[in-house]
Amino acid sequence: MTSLHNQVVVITGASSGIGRACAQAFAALGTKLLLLARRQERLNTLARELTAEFGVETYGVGVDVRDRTQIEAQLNALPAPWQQVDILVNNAGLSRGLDKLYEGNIQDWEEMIDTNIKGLLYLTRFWVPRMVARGQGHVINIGSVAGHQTYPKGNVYCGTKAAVRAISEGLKQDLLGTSVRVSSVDPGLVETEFSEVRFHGDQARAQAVYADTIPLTAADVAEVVLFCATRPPHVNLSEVLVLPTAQAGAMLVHRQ
Ligand code: NDP
Ligand code: 8X3
Repeated sequence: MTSLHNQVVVITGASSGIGRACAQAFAALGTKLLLLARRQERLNTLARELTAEFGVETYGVGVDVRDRTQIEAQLNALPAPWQQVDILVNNAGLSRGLDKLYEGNIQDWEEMIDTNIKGLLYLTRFWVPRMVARGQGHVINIGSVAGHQTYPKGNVYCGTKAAVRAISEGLKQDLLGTSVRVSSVDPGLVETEFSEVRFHGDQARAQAVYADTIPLTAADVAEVVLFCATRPPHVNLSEVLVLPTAQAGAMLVHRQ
């Protein structure tokens, strides 16, 4: 296992779910953490907790990954020690709605495309040139089983995750000959705020997604992300599909 002690890890969407769990997992290994999300107060609380528990340096930046101008301004203004990132976890993302394509809400589409695809691209475009220049770095994108299989009414969300898969593959190709690694970690059902966001705050509908089955936890996914990050420098885990035991595909969930 490669030591990550004192490496700088940036995690988008660190205010909740998988991103938050990744922050905790990396902090336990002694990394410095640059935490990004829109809800700055949550980031501040998490940053304080991680510093208190693990003694690691943290820096929270309240940012909307859809806003390229804001991202560039805020990241360019970071103190020097935070300008060189070793690991970028592109996790910020969401689904909005579950509708037939021809009945879909166009604002929902824009939000998913702008966050899941364009946000990921903006962060990648910002950090990867610095990784190439230093001859060191690792991009870990959070994809989804939805990028492998489209499910009914999942149309645009599945499309964004298929795009993440293609972008991860393309980035790996473009980085061939450098030391920079690219991984895609693609989970199935994970119990987080994801479904509450998808159903615009309808908690009963969100809870039904995880009812009578055993989904993954955010910590389960974080362990896989950490495994990718701690392989020796010559090993690149390109794509990991991680499903609950009770799931056999995007549409196939065993419920008791
Ligand atoms: P959560 O809703 O719990 O977390 C989503 C995170 O993304 C939040 O921290 C949120 O922060 C951040 N985020 C959303 N929009 C933006 C934005 N515009 N700018 C900055 N940050 C943003 O869901 P998950 O943890 O489940 O989701 C994390 C990733 O995992 C997503 O990419 C999702 O597609 C993927 N995934 C989830 C699965 C699941 O079943 N839960 C399965 C497969 C993949 P804030 O609102 O504070 O900005
Ligand atoms: C999240 C998993 O199956 O709800 O990407 O789309 S699913």
